[in-house]
This record gives sequence, structure tokens and C-alpha cells, in this order.
Amino acid sequence: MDNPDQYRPLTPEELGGRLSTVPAIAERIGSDPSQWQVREVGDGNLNLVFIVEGPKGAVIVKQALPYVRLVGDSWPLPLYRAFYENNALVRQAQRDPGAVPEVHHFDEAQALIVMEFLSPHRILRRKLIDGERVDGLGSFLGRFCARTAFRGSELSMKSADKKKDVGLFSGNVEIPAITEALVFTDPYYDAEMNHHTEGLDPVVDGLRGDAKLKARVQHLLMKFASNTETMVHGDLHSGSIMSTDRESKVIDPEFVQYGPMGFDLGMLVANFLMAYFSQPAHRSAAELAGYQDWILSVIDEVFATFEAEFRHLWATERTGMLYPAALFEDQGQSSEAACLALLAEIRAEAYGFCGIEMHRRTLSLAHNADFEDIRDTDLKRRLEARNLAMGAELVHTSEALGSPERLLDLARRFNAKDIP
Ligand code: SR1
Ligand code: MG
Repeated sequence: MDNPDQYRPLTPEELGGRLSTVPAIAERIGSDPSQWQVREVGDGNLNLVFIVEGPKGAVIVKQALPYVRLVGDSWPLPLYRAFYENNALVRQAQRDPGAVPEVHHFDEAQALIVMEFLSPHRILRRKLIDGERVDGLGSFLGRFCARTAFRGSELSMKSADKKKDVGLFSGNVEIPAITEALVFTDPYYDAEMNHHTEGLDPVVDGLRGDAKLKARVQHLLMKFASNTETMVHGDLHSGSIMSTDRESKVIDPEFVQYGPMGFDLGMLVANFLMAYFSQPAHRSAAELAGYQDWILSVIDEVFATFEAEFRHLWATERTGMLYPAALFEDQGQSSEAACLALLAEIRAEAYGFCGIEMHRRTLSLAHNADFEDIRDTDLKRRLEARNLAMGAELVHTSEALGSPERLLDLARRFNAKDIP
């Protein structure tokens, strides 16, 4: 007889039989699985995702597969990533209440998380492709990044707790290895799984021929791999955010790890910039400028809120061993300059990570729909070339760039460029 505890991927047909005895599900949707409707809706790169609807409500069931779904079973991937995702969701819910879906149930053996069904939320990337606006988006995301960065670090946490947590998450080896390869390395050489749009070769050759650029990228990889400042989401792109027209949630933290404070911010902003650069293919001439301006205003709001919230937490929750009041306020000295210097460093790193994410999404394995949905190959190439060129500029100038306004100016400048 099959061991019921042994992992087995779910099918929509057998999901009811396997999960109807889970109280957290029965309570929320009803206990008779014959009345449930189950749809597998996973369109991500890794997992199975089911919407399970019953007479009383609906839940999401997310189950890890033992391989990379995008590639198939030739690329095995440990099921234990669900354990880390569950732990990340718990911590994010504590650090920024309401920002992530509620977890109803976790089954470690089945690598399965049952969580809140978000409705009428849609994946933000699709909303951006469709030209929809989301009220409060930039401030929500800036606050999420600041709260998780600050409250997951030794600015706030007790050192013993933080170090224990670093130990816990450092067991998650294969998932960061994906980022280390696909994001930081593959775009810059002829890696096996790479692909790019026809006609982009001159731009790609330019990046790969730029040793200074590759050295800067590797330096940022070193920080990503070795710097355990805070618990990062690890994959904060517009496909990891679900929104209505006025509310957003952050989902899918399975790429969680302890890493640099600017990492999530940089990945996030890169995905807004790619939405921005791809818009000429998705909007009418009448809508284009207004919608692109709105995307830039979201980026601006992300940075402004990140910095304001970080400063607020610095003033009110600096309870860890870093920058203690004993060295500043208790001696009658302000620590504001120290906070501003740290923020400038976080922002500079974020710009660097941002440029790299802009590269990998058009050159290595996992491209994004913002560009992939463009049918006109020549238009796609021209828009991707702007994105790649701005990415390179960011990697080169991240430390000197300064205010987010200068980042937005750069975006406007590259958006008007024709790159052969
Ligand atoms: C093989 S996984 C490819 C990508 O999908 C995830 O969402 C991450 O972004 C990863 O890099
Ligand atoms: Mg994901």
C-alpha cells in the first residue's frame, strides 16, 4: 500500500480525496470534496498551483514539484523549498502585516502550502501589460521592502535570533544557485539555456566583451552570495505581486535567503523598468506617454516610501546591535547622517542589481511576458536593446548615480534611443 505521507504530486482529480480531511481547508471551503471545483492554474516556472473552490469559499494550494517545471525533470530541484517559502511567508507577515497571503496550512512531506485565495487580484505583470493602474502600488512596495529589510536585520533583530535564522535559511542551497547562475552569470557568456531575440547580437556581444561590466556584476554576486544583512524575498518581480486596482500583495517567496538590503528593491525596480520599456508594443500612441509616466511615478514612489519608512523604523525600532543609541543619541549625537549614508549605499546596490535583472530577463533562461508577448520581432529587439543598454549603464554607474530622479531621467533617455 502507498505510504500516505510519501510525497506525490497532486492532480486536480485526486486533490479532493487527498485534502478533504485537512481542517484548515474544510473550514474555509466546505468539507464535501464532491462539491469542490479544482483548477490547476500554475503558470510560473517551478510549481503546481491549484485554485480550490467550494460552497463556502476558495483557497490556493501550491505544491512544489521535484524539478524545474519550466525545463522538466532533467533539472531536479529539492522539495524542501516549500519549507523555506512557508517560513518566509510567516516572517514577512510578522514584518509587514497584511502584505502577503495568509497561510492556512503547511504540509512539509507533500511540499504543499494552502493559502488565502486572492480575488479579484491579478498578477501585476499582466496588469502592466494591459495598461492598468494600481492605486498606492509604489508606497505599498516601498514599505514592504523597507519593513522586511529593516525588521529582518540586526538593526532590529536580536543577533542570536538573526544568526539562528541565517543558519536555518542557509540550508536552502539550490534555489540561490539558480539566481547565482541565471541572473548573475549566464547572461554574460554563451550559457546553454540562454536565448535572445534575433538581431540583438551586437548588443549582447558588447555586454560580453565588457570585462569591467562583468567584474562589477561578479562583485555584486559576491555581495548577494555572502552578505547576510537581511531576509530577502529573493524574486521580487511583477509576477510575484498580485493586485486589484487599489490593493496589492506580495507572493511566492521561495527564493528567500539572507542577502543584501538592496536586492529586492533592485529586482523590483528592474521589472518596472522592463514594463516601461516594453510599453510602445502594448499601448496606443494616445495612451503611451501617460502610462509610461505612471510607471516611472511608481518607481519614484517605491524609493521615496522605502527611504521614509526605513528612516521611521531607524528612529523608532532600532533595537538590534547595529548603530546602537548608546553610540549616538545617548551621547547627544544624531545618527541621521549614518542612516542616510546607509540608505545611499542600499540604493547604489539596488541600482546595480536592477541593471543585472534587466539583462537576465532578456538574455538567459527565464524571460518575461512584457517582452515575450511582443509579436513584432524587430520592435521587440529595439525595445529590448534599450533595456539592455540602460542595464549596462546602471551596472557601470550604480555607485555614482545618486537620486532616483536621475534613474528616471536615464530611463527617459534610453526610451528615446535607437540602438542599432
Ligand atoms: C528555473 S527558475 C527561473 C526563474 O523563475 C523564478 O521565478 C526565478 O525568477 C528564476 O530565476
Ligand atoms: Mg515565483
